[in-house]
Amino acid sequence: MRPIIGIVTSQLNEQIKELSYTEIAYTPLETIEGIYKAGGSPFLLPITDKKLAKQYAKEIDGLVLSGGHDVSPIFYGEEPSPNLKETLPPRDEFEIELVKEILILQKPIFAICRGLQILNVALGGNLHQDIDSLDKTRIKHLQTTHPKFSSHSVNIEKDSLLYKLLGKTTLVNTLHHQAIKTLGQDLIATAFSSDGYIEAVESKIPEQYIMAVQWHPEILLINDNEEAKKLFSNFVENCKKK
Ligand SMILES: [Mn+2]
Repeated sequence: MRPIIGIVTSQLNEQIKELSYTEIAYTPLETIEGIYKAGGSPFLLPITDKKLAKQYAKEIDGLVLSGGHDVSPIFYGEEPSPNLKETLPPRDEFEIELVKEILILQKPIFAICRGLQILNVALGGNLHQDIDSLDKTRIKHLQTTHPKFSSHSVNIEKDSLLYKLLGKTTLVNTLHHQAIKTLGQDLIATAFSSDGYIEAVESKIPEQYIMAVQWHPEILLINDNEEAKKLFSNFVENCKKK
């Protein structure tokens, strides 16, 4: 049996003529195909009443938190910086609840870019609202090259699952201007950029599978990227065990 993998969608609030003036829920097809090819049954979850999170968490075998808007700093107790980009607070609220319910059941989580950030916030951590305004930033984390191409390296910590899968260094694409500042509870940083930002996290709890990356493996799949395929496969394999 293929495990059912919940993928939280994003939301387009602008009403667009070509889309019949309705608001749209969406997710990258690359994520759907990546989960399918790795052996899972992709299942899209809308942003909806957080009261439904508990039921969704029960029904799915694993959760994908995908990329998207900046996380609203309301959820980690800060005022918005002038460099904050667009946020989507209902998604934050729904995903925070869903993460909590999934963790109670110890089901696997695969988090991509914003997904890593909302996971961190759900666990009580916080974020740099805009790394481009920090002196520490030495490299371009919001690449203008097509994201199917990798653009910066990351160094991977030994004793991590990521190290077992990819080795001590890998090349990634990068489409973020926010990053983890303080880690959330029970999370451990497993990869860093050369300017010192956290690029991946896992769980300290051995029974809890978390693979969270600051890059976009689903977009690298367009180029048949082997490392990205390994991340999808490993996640889906772990969802089969639950
Ligand atoms: Mn980066």
